[in-house]
Amino acid sequence: MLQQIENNEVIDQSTSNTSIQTNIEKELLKNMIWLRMCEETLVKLYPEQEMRTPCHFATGQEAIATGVCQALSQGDVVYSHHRCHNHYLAAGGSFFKLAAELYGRLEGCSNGKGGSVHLTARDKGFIISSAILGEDIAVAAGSAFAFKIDKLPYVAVPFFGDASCEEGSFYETLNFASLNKIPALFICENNLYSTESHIDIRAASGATIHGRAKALGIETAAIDGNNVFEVYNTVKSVLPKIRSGNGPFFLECATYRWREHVGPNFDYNVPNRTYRSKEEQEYWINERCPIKSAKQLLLNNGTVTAVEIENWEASMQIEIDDAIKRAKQGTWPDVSSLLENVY
Ligand SMILES: Cc1ncc(C[n+]2csc(CCOP(=O)(O)OP(=O)(O)O)c2C)c(N)n1
Repeated sequence: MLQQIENNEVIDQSTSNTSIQTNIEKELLKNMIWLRMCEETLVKLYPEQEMRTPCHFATGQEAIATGVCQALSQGDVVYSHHRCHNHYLAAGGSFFKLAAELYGRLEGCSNGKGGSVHLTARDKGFIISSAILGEDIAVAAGSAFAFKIDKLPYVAVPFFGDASCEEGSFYETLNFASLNKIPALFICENNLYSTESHIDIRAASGATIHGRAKALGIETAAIDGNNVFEVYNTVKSVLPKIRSGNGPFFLECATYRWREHVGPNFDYNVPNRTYRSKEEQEYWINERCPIKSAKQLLLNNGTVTAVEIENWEASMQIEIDDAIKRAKQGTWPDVSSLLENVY
């Protein structure tokens, strides 16, 4: 997935620009479908109570993980927060290792000890996810600073939600990043809510998230995070500047989480849960689905056919079912290893 970089230039092996465009558009759609199918499989299995880890599902937010990760190159590193399945998978993390992790098995990406919020796929550049809000922003800045010191053409990319932007580490890190012109691409997924609190009751009047980054001297953009093409193109266009020492970039992506904060349910199905209306949820699910719109666009312009999509989905489901089967048959970590690699 990640392309090679040499002298700060991405080497593209393809010959025609049109075919590159067609291939990447298809790849973006296919990757979003992969994330959705993996997540929806986990959602269905979660009520069996065999995954003994709280899961923060990210249904509806696939375009950001996909658009960003597809634009990155080999050597770049990705960090994430509690809602991390999409980021891990989009960076190339194995679904089998994710499932095994959720089932607490030794074959999991963190040997069954990390659970849903502590994923890793270092060989794919996905370093770690952390449940402590704002933490991944600071740690990613450390990687970016190291790239700068070592004169490496790589970029460090932390994904985080709107609530992380209320943490002290957010402001400290952004100030450091700006001052030291480190190669970091900050990706804020603004899905409007911090657990059950809307952003309007948490932010000082008029204080947009990207505006806070701008106030610290960082170049910013605010985009539709449910438009995978916009996400991909924006990231593609800013990466060369970041790599060439121009300093960090902050991207605020507007999106929406379909399911409850933690767990597999839709909020509108949970009795007495009134922090957001059913109409609002239905609007985002029915009118603003990132996969539905991308699919429609590529079907309409002939980039992809319905049969092609059906074939992708069929082979993905086989791969997913096989991964789940193997994960459930995995090995339990030995009790004697309980305190190993735990921090
Ligand atoms: C430092 C810290 N404070 C509080 C929490 C509890 N907490 C976990 S998730 C969450 C809300 C996160 O919202 P956001 O960052 O917008 O991400 P989203 O869940 O919407 O994806 C909170 C308050 C935490 N994990 N870490």
